[in-house]
Amino acid sequence: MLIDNLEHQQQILEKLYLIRDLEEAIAEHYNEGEMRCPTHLSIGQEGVPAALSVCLSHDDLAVSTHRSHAHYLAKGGCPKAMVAEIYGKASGCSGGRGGSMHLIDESVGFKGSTAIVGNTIPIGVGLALSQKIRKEKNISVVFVGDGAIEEGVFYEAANFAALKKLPVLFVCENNLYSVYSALEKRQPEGRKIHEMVSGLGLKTYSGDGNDVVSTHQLLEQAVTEIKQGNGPVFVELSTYRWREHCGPHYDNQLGYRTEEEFLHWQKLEPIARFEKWLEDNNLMSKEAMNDTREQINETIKQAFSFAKNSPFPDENTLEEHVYAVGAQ
Ligand SMILES: Cc1ncc(C[n+]2csc(CCOP(=O)(O)OP(=O)(O)O)c2C)c(N)n1
Ligand SMILES: [Mg+2]
Repeated sequence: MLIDNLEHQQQILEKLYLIRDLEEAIAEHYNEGEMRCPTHLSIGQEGVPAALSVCLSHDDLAVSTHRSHAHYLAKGGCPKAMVAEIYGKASGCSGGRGGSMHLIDESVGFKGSTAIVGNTIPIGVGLALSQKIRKEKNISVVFVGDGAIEEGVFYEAANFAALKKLPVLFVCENNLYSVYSALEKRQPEGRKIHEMVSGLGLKTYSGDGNDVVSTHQLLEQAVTEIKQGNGPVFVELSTYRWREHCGPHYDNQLGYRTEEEFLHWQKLEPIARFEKWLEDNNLMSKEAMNDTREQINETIKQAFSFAKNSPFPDENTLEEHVYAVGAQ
């Protein structure tokens, strides 16, 4: 199941450019001091959300983490509302109350992201329980990092999802680090996350998350199986964050990871690899890709100008935009 749908090829490319270039713009503007919330960038990790974006339908649901921009955009969240949220503006997707780590766009099924690691895992599983009870055909996606698998709540939620055969797709972006701690400092040698999770009774897959084509294949397969009613699937995808854990800068000088490791992963860059695949298979010309990127950058410019020109929330609206994720 390669990406044989021409529209999907175009949509994936657009998402890759949107996620990368919008976050590059956040990094560029961050030091102006107008974005007052912490921001966790996914630059380097665009492959997984972009590949998943075309596997989901509008009515599928998703929840995410502190590093949620890419997931929000992949689910179809509005770029203007996201940038405005990061600027703390009333026109933001959470009314300017949440900032970067608390994005929500119910109109596209993006049910929320939170700053507490592991916090949205049981919420995503609860959403899937509700989908099952209502006999809906849709699924819930729970985005997690490798670090979130170390939270106890993951095991309770995964067990429950397996027991009740809930329509949940766990998408684990394993970028090797939880802040400054490498996996080998946190978990016993030789353990593979997907193998451990398979021991809980979930169907699992693993792959190279920076290879958009094979990642799309895995995720498409996982979504199809879940929609057939076979219960949850856990997909572990390797990837790498380029910038500091939180903020716009590079931080290799801190010494928790080596320059060699960083350069190795930069060579495995998801966007250039996908562009090459499109070109090598005569699916799209370089010119068409450049045109696509220009259009996306126009959208990004408009999102920033919308955000900058929007007003801050009025103090009389303090009690508005209080969300209970998943509640009716
Ligand atoms: C319960 C909890 N513990 C610790 C933190 C501090 N913290 C924020 S992000 C993070 C790392 C999470 O790593 P991972 O899940 O791999 O996501 P990544 O940042 O790599 O995308 C930690 C420990 C937190 N926000 N919540
Ligand atoms: Mg991580």
